[in-house]
Amino acid sequence: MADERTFIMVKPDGVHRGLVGEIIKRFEQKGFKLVALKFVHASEDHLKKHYEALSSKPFFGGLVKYMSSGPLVPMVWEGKNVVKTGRIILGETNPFDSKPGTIRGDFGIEVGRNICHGSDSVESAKIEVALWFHDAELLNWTPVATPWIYE
Ligand code: DAT
Ligand code: MG
Repeated sequence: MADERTFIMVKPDGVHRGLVGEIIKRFEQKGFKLVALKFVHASEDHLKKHYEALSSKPFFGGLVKYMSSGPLVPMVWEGKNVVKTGRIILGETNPFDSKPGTIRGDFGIEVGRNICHGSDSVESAKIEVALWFHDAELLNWTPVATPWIYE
């Protein structure tokens, strides 16, 4: 379905290292449609909700501190198979396991500084989009290139 959506977010290390444009570029040039984007400094409470499923992990405290330490660029991208393709564009959770050509493979070294978040399923994408954006922030538009991307 071409209206599948995923939640992608540049993490503070990605922002500090000047990779916001590079990350947006990879989703844009693939043919995905930008639906929403903002620049925020999120609270620890908000990030605890975002990473709720990981709350029992030993790295949870450090993860929340790192994610709340600086600006984030949350985004919503739309397109056919965008959730799975988004994960492929990101690479593996650990940059060490990520192939060159992926964001984490090209720009990261350690799992705790892996530059960019991406939803792992259509269901979690829906929950994450709702946690970071109001409905009115999700724009309805049709890129003029659509018929050159989808047959
Ligand atoms: P992903 O971000 O690839 O979906 P995840 O949801 O399992 O991975 O974990 C969320 C983030 O938590 C991940 O991007 C980096 C951090 N993390 C995961 N496993 C970790 C570990 N073993 N040590 C430190 N940080 C970890
Ligand atoms: Mg995850």
